[in-house]
Amino acid sequence: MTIELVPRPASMTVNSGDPFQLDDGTVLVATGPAADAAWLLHDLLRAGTGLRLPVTDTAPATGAIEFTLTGEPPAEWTTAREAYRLEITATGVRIGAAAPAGLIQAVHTLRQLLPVDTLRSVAVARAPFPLPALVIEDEPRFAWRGLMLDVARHFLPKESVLRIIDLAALHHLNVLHFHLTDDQGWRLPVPGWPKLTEISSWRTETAIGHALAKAGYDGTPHGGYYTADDLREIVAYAGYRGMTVVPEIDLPGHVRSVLAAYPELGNTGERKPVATTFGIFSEVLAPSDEALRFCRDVFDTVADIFPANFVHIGGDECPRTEWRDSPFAQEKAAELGLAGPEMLQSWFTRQYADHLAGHGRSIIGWDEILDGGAPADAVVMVWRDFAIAAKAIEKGHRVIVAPVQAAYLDYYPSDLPEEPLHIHNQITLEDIADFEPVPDGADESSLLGVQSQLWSEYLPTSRAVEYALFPRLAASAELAWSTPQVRRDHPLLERIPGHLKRLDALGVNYRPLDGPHPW
Ligand code: TNX
Repeated sequence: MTIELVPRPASMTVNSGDPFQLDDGTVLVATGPAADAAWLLHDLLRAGTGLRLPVTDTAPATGAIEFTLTGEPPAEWTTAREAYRLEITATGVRIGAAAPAGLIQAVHTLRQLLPVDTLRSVAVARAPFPLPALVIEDEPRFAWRGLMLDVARHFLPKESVLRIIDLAALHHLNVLHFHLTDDQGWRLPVPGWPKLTEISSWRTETAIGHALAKAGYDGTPHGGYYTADDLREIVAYAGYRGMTVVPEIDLPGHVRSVLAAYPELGNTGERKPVATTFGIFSEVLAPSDEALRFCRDVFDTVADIFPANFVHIGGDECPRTEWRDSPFAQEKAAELGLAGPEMLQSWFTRQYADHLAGHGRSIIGWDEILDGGAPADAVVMVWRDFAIAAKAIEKGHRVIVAPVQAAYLDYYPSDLPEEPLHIHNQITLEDIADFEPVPDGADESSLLGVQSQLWSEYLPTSRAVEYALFPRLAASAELAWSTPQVRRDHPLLERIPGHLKRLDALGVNYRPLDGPHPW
C-alpha cells in the first residue's frame, strides 16, 4: 500500500500487520485538554463516515483511538509544540504529543490516512474504514506555516474563508494571515468610525484591473465586511483546527479606502473614492494626532477580537511623496527630530508597536518596515528580495519568508495562454516543490517560518481562489513542514496525483496537472 501524505512526515514506518478498522465500535479516548483533539476528529469524521464516534475517558481493551499528552507543553511558536507520535496497530491507535497542538496535527494526518471517500460531505462509503499499521514520528520544520488571504481586493464570504481554513489545516498549515484592509476595501468594523463599514467597505466596480473588466466583472458594485462576531467565529473555527488567525491592518499606505470615508486623516484633505484600480497609490496617512487616534482605535478593536500574540501592521509600498510635499508633515518630522519626512513611516511603525505592546502583542510588518529602522522585536515578513532576509536577520529580527520567487500563488501557474486570469509572473507547482526557503548563508533558527500569499486583485470568486491555491498550496505546505532531506528522498510530485483524489472528494476547484481548465 502506498501512503501519499502531503506534507510528508519527518519519519514514517509502515508495518506489515493488519490495519486498524475504524467502525461504529471505535471509541475516542481522551481526558482534560487532550479532549479537544478527540472532538475535532469526531466532528471531522462525522459527515464523511456517517459515524458518531464517542469521546470517553476510559479505554476499552481494543478499538480505541487514544489521545495522550506527555510532558510539559513547549512554548508558543516552537516546532516542538506541534510534534506528535502516531502508532496504528490492528487493535488500536495511539497518539501522543507534548501539547494539544501536536494532537491536532495528528488528527489532520489521520484524515489523510483514511480512505479518500471519508473526506466527502456525506457518507457514500460504509464502515469499516482501514487505517494502515504504521508508526509516524513527526515535527514541522518551521513554527510559522502561513497562508495570507487578501479579502480586501475581493471580499470573500465567511463560508469561503472557513472552507479555506479547513483545507489549509488539512495540509498542516497553522497561520491564516488575514489581509483585512487595502486601497480597494476595508473589512473590519471599528467602534466610533462607522463610515469604515458604510463607505470604505464598498466600491463601484467589482473589477479592479482592465483585464478583469474585459472578462466582464465591470460596473457592478462590490464589497462587504465581517462583523466582530463573524471574525470571532473565524478565529474559533481556525483555532479548533490548529490555526492561528493573524490580522493585518495595512498602514500607513494602502489606505485609499479609509481616506474615501475620512479624508481628514490624509495629507491633502481631498476626498477620492475607494480605489477601483490597483497598484501603488500616493495617498498615505498624515502624521497627525487624529490619524494616530484612528490607528489606536483600530488596533484596540483588533486586539479585542483577535487573541493572537502577533498583529500584522502592513507597512508595504508606502510612498513618501505626500509627506515630502506637505508643510505639516515636514514640520512634524522636524518636531519629532527625524532626519526628514521619509522617516515618518518608521515613526508610525514605532507608534503601532508601542500601542500594541500595551495589549501584550508584537508586530509583524512587510520588509519595508526595515527602512529607517524597526523595533527590535518586530518580525519582518520578507517578500521582495531574499537578500533582505539576510539583512533583517543580521539586525536581529525574526523573519518570515514570503518571497515573490515562490510564494505568490496569485501568479500564473503556467505560461499556457488558456490559463485563466492571474497577475504578473509565473510560479509553477514544480517551482514551489523545488524551492528552498532558507536564504543562502542564513541560520535556519532565525526563520520563524514561511508563508504563501494569495493577493486577490484578479480573483473575484471562491472558484478562482481555489484554482489559484490548489494544488500549489500543497507544495507550499510541504516546504513549510518537511525537512530538505525528506523532500529529496520523497519527491512531492510523485504524491500529488494521489493527493488530488482527496481534493476531488473535497470538491476543490484545483488546477488539473494536465493543463488549464478556465471554465
Ligand atoms: C505586492 S507583496 C503587494 C500587494 C499586491 C501584490 C500583487 C506586498 C506586500 N504588496 O499589494 O497585491 O504585490 O502580487
